[in-house]
Amino acid sequence: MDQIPNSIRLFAEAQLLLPGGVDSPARAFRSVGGQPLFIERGEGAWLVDVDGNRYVDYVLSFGPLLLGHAPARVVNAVTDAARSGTSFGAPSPMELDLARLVTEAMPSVEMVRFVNSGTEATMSALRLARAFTGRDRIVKFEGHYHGHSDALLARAGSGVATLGLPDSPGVTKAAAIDTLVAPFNDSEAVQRLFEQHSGSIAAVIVEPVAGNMGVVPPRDGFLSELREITDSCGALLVFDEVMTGFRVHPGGAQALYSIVPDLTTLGKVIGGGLPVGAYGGRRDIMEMIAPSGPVYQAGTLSGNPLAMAAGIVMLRTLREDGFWEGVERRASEIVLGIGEAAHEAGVPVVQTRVGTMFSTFFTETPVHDWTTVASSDTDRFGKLFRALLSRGVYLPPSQYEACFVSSAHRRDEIDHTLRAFAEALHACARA
Ligand code: KE4
Repeated sequence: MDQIPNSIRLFAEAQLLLPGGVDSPARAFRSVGGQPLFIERGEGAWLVDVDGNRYVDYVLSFGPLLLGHAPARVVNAVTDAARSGTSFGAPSPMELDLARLVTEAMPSVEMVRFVNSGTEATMSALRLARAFTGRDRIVKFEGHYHGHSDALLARAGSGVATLGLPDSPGVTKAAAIDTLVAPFNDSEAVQRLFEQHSGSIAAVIVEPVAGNMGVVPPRDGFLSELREITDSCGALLVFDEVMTGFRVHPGGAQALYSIVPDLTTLGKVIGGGLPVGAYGGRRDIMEMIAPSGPVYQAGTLSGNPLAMAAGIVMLRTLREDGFWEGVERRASEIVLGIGEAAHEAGVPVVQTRVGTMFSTFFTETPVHDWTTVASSDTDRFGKLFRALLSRGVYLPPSQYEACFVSSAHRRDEIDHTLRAFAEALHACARA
């Protein structure tokens, strides 16, 4: 009798021990059909599952792995750090090393506090914004995801959108009432919210390039309009660069679009695959954080030496001559190749790419907000996902997640990817 695939066997057991069999809903394959693969190891641009199947990986841990899986320089740095201890509960020099790299890459970040996830970073940044302004309300955008803290789950993207959750039970009305939501790329809607709630909005938090409803770039002028509105209304502008930071430009979206936010949140790449987050910005704001100020935020493993070691290597590599140009060139070649394959297969797609993150939508309508993204054919995306998986290409298991490219995606991986897309798109055209 044929052996049951290990992923099948493990998922059956996982569902008894882990809600939905996963530790994060974005991994659950719920919107693309089938069930999650269990991964044994990553090698450069490749994933190898527990049944020995190999895939060129465009999830890359949902963004952190700009150098691909298990790059020797990161593994060695983390291993070396671990030999000296995994956590001290006290300051260590590497926190300063990474802080210098972050503040040099993003001059708007004059001071930074490391935490352990993007969720912690955005939650803390909003607490700080409320304290600094003395105001309660925040504005976020439909389809944007800023982690799972109560105030930010309103009409969120990523797994919330993928699973079609209206918001989330357990979030009290009191927690959500101060969260105002506007359509992305609609600065007039933001202006109206400020007119309706004048004087009570502490901050606007935005993914400067949306990455949690698929990749949706800002409309020309949108980010500068947000900067003008918040400046004129005494609110703070918070760039959530957990995903875009070091993924769309070596200085983040704020460098790419020349916008100076008041606060920035980071994660993913700055930890190189280890748990990390960070928030930072204007010194006069950040000095309100305990113990220098009254705004409390803390964390047992914040700034831990392993995550710091990985992040230092990641950001130093990002500075190397030609690195960024190389990885962005590969992303461009992949996206252009996918577009050619879709055209050849007669399948209409809308493609988006900013730096090393990209999406492919099955629609003929340009995407600029949640409504236009949600009108795309997600069933067809599921067909593409499965057709690519069977050909050794692993996309994020949702139309609403971004695809990521690494420096480990080289000639063989690109050729393999584009061959698989050509075949899979023909299969989608016939379906
Ligand atoms: P984490 O708490 O997952 O580290 O970060 C939350 C977060 C905050 N801000 C932005 C812009 C983000 O993209 C994220 C997390 N991104 C998702 C992927 N879309 C994480 C994947 C997951 O939830 O498993």
